[in-house]
Amino acid sequence: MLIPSRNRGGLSRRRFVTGLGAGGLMAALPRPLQAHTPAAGQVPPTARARWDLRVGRTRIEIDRKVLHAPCIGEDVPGPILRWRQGDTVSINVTNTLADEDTSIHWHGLRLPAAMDGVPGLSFAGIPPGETFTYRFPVTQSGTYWYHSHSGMQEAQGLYGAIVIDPPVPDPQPCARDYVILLSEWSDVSPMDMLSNLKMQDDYYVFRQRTLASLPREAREAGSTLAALKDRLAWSRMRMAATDIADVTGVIYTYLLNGHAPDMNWNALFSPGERVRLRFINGASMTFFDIRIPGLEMLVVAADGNAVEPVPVDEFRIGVAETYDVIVQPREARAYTIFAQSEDRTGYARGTLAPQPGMSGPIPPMDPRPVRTMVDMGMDDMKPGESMNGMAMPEHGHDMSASHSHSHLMPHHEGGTMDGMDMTGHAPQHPMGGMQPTTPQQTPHRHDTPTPRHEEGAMAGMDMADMQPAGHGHAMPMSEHRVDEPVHHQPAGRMHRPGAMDHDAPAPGTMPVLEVDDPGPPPLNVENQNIARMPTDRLGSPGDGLEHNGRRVLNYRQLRATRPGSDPRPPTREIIMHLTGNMERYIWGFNGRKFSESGPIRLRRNERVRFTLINDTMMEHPIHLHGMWSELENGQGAYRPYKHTLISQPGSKLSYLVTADAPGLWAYHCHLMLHMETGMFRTVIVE
Ligand SMILES: [Cu+2]
Repeated sequence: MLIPSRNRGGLSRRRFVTGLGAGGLMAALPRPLQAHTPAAGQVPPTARARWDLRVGRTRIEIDRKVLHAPCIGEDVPGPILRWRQGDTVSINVTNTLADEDTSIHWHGLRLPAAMDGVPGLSFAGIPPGETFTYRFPVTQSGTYWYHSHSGMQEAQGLYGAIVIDPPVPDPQPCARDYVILLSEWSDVSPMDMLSNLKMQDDYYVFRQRTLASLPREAREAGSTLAALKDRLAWSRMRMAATDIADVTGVIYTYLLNGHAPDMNWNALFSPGERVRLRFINGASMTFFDIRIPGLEMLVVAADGNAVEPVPVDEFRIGVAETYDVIVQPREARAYTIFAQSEDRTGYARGTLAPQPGMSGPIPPMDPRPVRTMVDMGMDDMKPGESMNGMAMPEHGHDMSASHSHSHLMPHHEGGTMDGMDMTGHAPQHPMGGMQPTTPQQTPHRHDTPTPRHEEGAMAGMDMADMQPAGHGHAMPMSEHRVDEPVHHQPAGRMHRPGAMDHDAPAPGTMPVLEVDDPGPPPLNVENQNIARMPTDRLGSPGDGLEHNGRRVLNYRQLRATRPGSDPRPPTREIIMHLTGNMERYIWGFNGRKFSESGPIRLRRNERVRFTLINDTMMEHPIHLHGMWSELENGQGAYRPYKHTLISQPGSKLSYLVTADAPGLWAYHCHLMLHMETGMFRTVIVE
């Protein structure tokens, strides 16, 4: 079906740029952006090793939202940088901002620590009026991106794409090659977002469950009483089952290559051609679910690295991830690239078409995901079932008065519900069935989903090596309140053979694995929940995408096209809990924010396993700078190399790292406001 674009002729263009730097009348008048950047998303025809980038603020209006955006070359996104593997690139970054430092971080790039662009770790930042020259050899190829690591400039526009040519001919040659950079646009400053979220965690969520939705919930839960109990359970946890994203389409316009949905970014193809689409999630807070109705997408690369092609209808892209997909449209018609935000409050959209100006049908948005007990790390529970075992924050109660989730049920202070003891004497005395962690609950297996309650599920697991005398998980709960995530005392450290790694050689040849385990995080103002039974969710495409009738990519399907470069098994495992208090809007690792934590120290060339246990109700895209994160997803030596990994709520996953890059590196959640409020660590490779 051909639908004429209502943007044809430019009458409804919603995007204007006003240069602040240039003088004269022209600069004062808004001008259409299309004239400014006719080639948004077009990969430059050739690679270059030398670049000059100017960072400044530019008045840009998109979708009636005016922003003096910090950006490069007066545009959002900044230019696509095309490099060639094997070259040494040299990039002069000049800061023309009036009174703030800037920086550029090259996301996913392996380079000397001093070139990584994180102020305070890599270098001092770039003061106003000064130029910093980044210079480093390019040792990899694929799709990456860059962004500011200063303040929250990234959230407002300081980002762009990087495309690196491989030294050999592309094994997946395509007639067309486009970057699809997704991001957000808002005239609310990130600082205001943060203060609003600290005041009220669901400030930007206007889709709570209502009285009207109760009959449907009752049908799903089996009875009205069960539905009410479920609601009460959620209200006791002071979370809403509908909280999917912290910041939503209420204030965001979602952009595709800097274009609002009604601007309909488009790209051309001739029927039958193979078209490479390099998807980059350059948003600061939004996950997108992407599909092109009528077209199969062949996923050929993840985070810049080639994977065995996976045909899909849809995939979720977490903040900071990249995926290359190849499509082959055969009909001479318009195809819509549809990227709905995970919470379904909006979408970015563009069009692939045989002629400019065409527009394909825009599908309705899917139902929004609803968080379940799986997301709590308690998938053994049914809605309305006993909340016995629910761990709650000690300081939760003094918050409830100001809390305004529109639940029907009152907040019963000090009440009980099916054995849920909410009296708040945590953390030393965990609630109900929240026992001191037993070996059965922390098997540290990476090849199987975490077993559930049934004793039978434990059959065949040899727990003997899990219980060194006086060490590890047989400790009383209180002794698990280890402060230091890494350099803590023997309470959280144990040794065991590394034979648990499914990717490793046969038992008997394994070195001893040293485990840095802080134990369950403390329950306090900085941490609301412990995932009692975190599960392996690598086979799940993510909340809201299961059983939707489409083939949706999941992490288990990612298989590298060549074996990993370091076959050594890990000699150390570092267990990190992702924690937070949604209500206070504090995020951290192991129940602590950045300011209360020491660095993670890795020995040079050490082979380490990081295990992430997500105790929160949200996905977190976790990014380690400078080194690859090799996801242990059951693909053996062909595990995919990633720079950013989505940790799903209530889940547990692990990845291997070779600490081959000396220096100071950032390690953080890539949701901007989570990083800002504490989900950040320094990694030192010494
Ligand atoms: Cu996060």
